Amino acid sequence: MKKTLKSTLPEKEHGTVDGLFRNCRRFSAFSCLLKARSESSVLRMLLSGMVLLVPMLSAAVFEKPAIAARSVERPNVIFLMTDDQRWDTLGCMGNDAIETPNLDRLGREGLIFDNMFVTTSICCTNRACVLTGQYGRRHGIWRFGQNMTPAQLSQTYCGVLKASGYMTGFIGKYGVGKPPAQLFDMNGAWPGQGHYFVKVQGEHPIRFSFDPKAAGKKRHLTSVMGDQVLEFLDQCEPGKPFNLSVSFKAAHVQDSYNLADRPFQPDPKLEATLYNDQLIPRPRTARDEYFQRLPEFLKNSEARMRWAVRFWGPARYQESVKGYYRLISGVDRQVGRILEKLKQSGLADNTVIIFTGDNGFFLGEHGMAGKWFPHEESIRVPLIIYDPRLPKSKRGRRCSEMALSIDIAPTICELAGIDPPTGMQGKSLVPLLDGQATNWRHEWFYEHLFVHPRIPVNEGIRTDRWKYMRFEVDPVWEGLYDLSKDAGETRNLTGDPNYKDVLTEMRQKIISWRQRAK
Ligand SMILES: [Ca+2]
Repeated sequence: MKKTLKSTLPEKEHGTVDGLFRNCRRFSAFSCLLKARSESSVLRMLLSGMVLLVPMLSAAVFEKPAIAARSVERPNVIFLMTDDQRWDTLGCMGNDAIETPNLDRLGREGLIFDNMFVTTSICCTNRACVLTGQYGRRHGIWRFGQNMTPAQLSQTYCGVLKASGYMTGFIGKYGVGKPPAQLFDMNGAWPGQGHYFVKVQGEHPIRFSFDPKAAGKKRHLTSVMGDQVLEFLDQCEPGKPFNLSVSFKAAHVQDSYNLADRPFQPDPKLEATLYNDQLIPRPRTARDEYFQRLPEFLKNSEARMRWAVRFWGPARYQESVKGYYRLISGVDRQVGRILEKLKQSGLADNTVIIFTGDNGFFLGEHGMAGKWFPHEESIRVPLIIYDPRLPKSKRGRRCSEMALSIDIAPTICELAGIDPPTGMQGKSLVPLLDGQATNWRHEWFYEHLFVHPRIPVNEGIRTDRWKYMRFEVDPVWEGLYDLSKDAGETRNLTGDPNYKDVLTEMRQKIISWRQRAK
């Protein structure tokens, strides 16, 4: 029987899809922007807003794909994804300041990927990459509010798992237009960006496991989503495998260009208890000298405007980064609850958990904020895969091979014993879980074709050693960095005759990859 997890969002703010898109349009109007040319001069300017969202609300008909499941005992798969969480914001990724004990434990008992990247660093496109296992050039999702076609939906990992008999669920920010209800047996997905504080009481049909005395009060979205996961686990049908995707809003900012607003809005309980006595160190490349090395178009980009709101000045930097860390710690606490629930429910031994982020995030490096660009801070995210079915000798390892966001879908398919659809371009990571991968990738292609007046179209090649980036400005701007000597990407080698051959090779690779990615 089909069950529905209604959106947690209050009627007034988010009650209908139309209302949501209206809210999003208001956000995209960008009433107040800040433009900062250097740390010593912050200039206010008003700019007209871009139109981010073109809602496409056509009804989609789910088509059953012709993919047969292999006859193996199939595990449950929980896919957890955070928003805008860069790779180094977990204790197990070497961050001594942040508290993420549950995710660290998941990493210790699973496999930690030290080199996980997104093929496009923006929510809508990369979420489509995750769902379809395809490059943006192939799936074609480059606008917020753009829906996938029914045929595309049927070829997502959610679609093929549902068709093969899995019970499917989605909780949280869907991110690729209107959430397709036909894909999920339990649908707790919502469109748009959502809000961190939500009312969950009264006529609302969701049965949450929170104290009824709290009804009517606003609660933090992250913990409400944790409740929804527990509810999903309570309602699973015994003996039927499930696939649950959970997309947290955390640690995304509540977008605003008003300096009076707080970009990072964690649970007040965590605000009272975490990081108050700490001084979070600023990254080396956050110094103004590195901003001054940027080409003019990056100095004037959206990334600099958002830097001015979030990171201008030492006090604002501390406030913002601590807020970002608290949002991530909030997710970690929900992961702890989920792990405990799996144990209590007897599901722990057959439930694979995948944890990643939807794109990286500049924390002031090069004087920038946001993502979009091919720099490491923008494209690199965490990835942990915990498979309790593996022998202990194969768990608790770290993997240095380069994994990509387009690998998630084929990985989930293989875990479920299903041949990935032929249109998927990523590679299943299961051979890396087994420690049996040979001939893994040594280079990959980055693309960002999203259209925005202050985010130039850009592409890149990332190899084990080299980073090549190319921005479609006039004239075209290229960057070449030797990551083995310059992990911070501070010395552009394009003008150095010693690297002329490398540059030529990278230019050829870009041309070739544009075709391969289609
Ligand atoms: Ca994102």
